[in-house]
Amino acid sequence: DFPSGYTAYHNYAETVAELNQTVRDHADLVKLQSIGKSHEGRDIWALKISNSPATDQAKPEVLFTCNQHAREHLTVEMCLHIIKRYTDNYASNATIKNLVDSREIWVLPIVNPDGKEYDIASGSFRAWRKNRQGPGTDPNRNWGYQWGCCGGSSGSTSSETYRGPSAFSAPETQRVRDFVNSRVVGGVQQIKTHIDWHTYSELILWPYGYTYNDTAPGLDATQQSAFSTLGRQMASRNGYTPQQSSDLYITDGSVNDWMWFQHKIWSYTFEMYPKTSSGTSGFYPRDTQIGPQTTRNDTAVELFLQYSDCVPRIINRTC
Ligand code: 0X9
Ligand code: ZN
Repeated sequence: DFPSGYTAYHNYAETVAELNQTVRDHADLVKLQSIGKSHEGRDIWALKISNSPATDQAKPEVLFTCNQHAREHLTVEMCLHIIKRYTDNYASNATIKNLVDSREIWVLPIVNPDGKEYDIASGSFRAWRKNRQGPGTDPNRNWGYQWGCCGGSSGSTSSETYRGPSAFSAPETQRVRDFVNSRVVGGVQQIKTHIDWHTYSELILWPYGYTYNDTAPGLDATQQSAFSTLGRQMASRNGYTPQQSSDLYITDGSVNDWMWFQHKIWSYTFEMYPKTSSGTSGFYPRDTQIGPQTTRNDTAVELFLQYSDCVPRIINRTC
């Protein structure tokens, strides 16, 4: 489990318990469902927040995913924080109520449960990144758009960025893919926006990751401008650095590129605290950072939800 100094972090069982407690506290606002199992058979949970959670309403849907990478435990706390904020404050905060009333919000707090548990199982951190299928696949190199195209992943099984033997070879990326595909209703993708939470470097990143070009097939100059404008405005709220993903480094088979190309979901990566670090210690901030570093993103997430009906609205375009 988590070592001392980290006990406020949620392991898999504690996260599931927290989700079930949210269901008991806010049965009128949330619905909890498994989207299927990981390689080792753990459920991947999705919590839906809505003012009528059992109903599929005709409202813009928003997706938050956390913990694709095993050791990035702060991201699970971010997803749990979003859940708490948009449920506990619903009755008392008009801004929160308006957002919940006008959206359907999906939160997947642990996309890679096997990797997460492996990272903490011995009582000291293993600095594990990948899933636990064979040598381990990097989930964020396993998505099916431009998979393995461009030197932004590795074909070596021992690599930290091993892309797997084929696109969507990882059960975990399959489950999230199938969930997102299932949100196409009447030929229209209901999910409009997505944030995939990672650590660390304090960045806000947008597609594409596979190419240095600002525009590319499926991403024109107007769309690029909307992506970057919302990215920069969110960054001005949380103090992160906004940039195109490939400006960090080239990645192929990342979730953002697939979400955008395949579904035209406005998909961002947020890299949380800390900004810089040495070795792997940046993945393990003390639990005293959970409060400040999750709250720090509140107004950025609020802005993101506000524009989730139509991101191009931020540059005065219509949808
Ligand atoms: O390399 C990654 O997958 C992410 N960084 S991390 O340190 N958390 O591993 C960055 C992903 C950037 N996203 C895209 N390039 N699309
Ligand atoms: Zn990551």
